Amino acid sequence: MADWPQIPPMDDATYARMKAETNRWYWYGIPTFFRAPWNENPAEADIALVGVPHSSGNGSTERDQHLAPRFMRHVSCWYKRAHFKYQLNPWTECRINDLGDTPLPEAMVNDVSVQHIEAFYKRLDAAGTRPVSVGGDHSITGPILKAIAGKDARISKGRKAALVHFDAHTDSYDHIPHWLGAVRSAAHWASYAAIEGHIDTSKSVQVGIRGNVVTLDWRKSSDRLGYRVITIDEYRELGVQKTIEAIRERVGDSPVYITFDMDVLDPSHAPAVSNLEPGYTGLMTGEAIALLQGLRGLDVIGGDVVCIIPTKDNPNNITSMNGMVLMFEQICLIADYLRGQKK
Ligand SMILES: [Mn+2]
Repeated sequence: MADWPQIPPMDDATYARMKAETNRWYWYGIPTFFRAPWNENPAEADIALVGVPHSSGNGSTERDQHLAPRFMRHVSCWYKRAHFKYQLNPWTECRINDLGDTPLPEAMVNDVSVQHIEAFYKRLDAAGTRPVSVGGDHSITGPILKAIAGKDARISKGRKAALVHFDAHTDSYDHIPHWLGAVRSAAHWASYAAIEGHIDTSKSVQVGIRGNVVTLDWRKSSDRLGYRVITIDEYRELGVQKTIEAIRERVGDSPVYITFDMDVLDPSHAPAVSNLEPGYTGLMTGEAIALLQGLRGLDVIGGDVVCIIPTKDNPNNITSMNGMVLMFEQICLIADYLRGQKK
């Protein structure tokens, strides 16, 4: 038998030390986003990581998008990383906490729940805390923008947001009177948030739109609202650098909100999304990361990653894992901007 050393009794100090040593492994303890501290007080965070377990705003396919925050907490436990390219450790640079989930006591009723989401994010706005959120379906982005951008918003300093919207679809379908009964749905948010004064469409871009269309006039509402639409075909012609230049020129010095619908990625990189666009190759995850990094230095007031259906994912949770890295890039864009403001 091996001659193991004698283990001393586990007094409180020993227990604390052993726990701290084990805590860096993803399979130990209670999962939070990126192992950030769980702290529901917005005033104690610069960047708030928030789950929005909401899935009554879409319903065109499977509806398990409300399970994504739970899976993202699970997978992101091993990704408390520093950003190599930015030479930035966001976790020590800023106060970044897991603020928990938006409470949704009427989760089955979309048009009530979006009001609850807006009210929750107004608490963050009042504290000046920038949110990086995990949906939920894409209907969550409308109420988040209503809370943190526009004339009454603190985080945007009363300005409308420039929207940088990655998606296979435009989500501005205001010619559809309702979506399975939901008026403020995942198909409508990019329209009403602009009409109601929270998005400046003249500064905004919708990137990665692709695939065949349900009706041939699909693009009319985005054009009429004033969005710049960069389809996947136009993106392929421009390439990463020229697309970044086009986005930055359009955004100017506006406060920026980033929303990332995982269906903009190719189904091979993100198989577990609600509205798959097969056939027409989507963004590779690395291209999406390069596009996000092209926004470095902009006043990013918040961001989200939406539309993951974890119950459709492969056993490695690859869709959640790619979503995790895209969330990390959003966190680092904000932390890097806030570091620049301190100098
Ligand atoms: Mn969308």
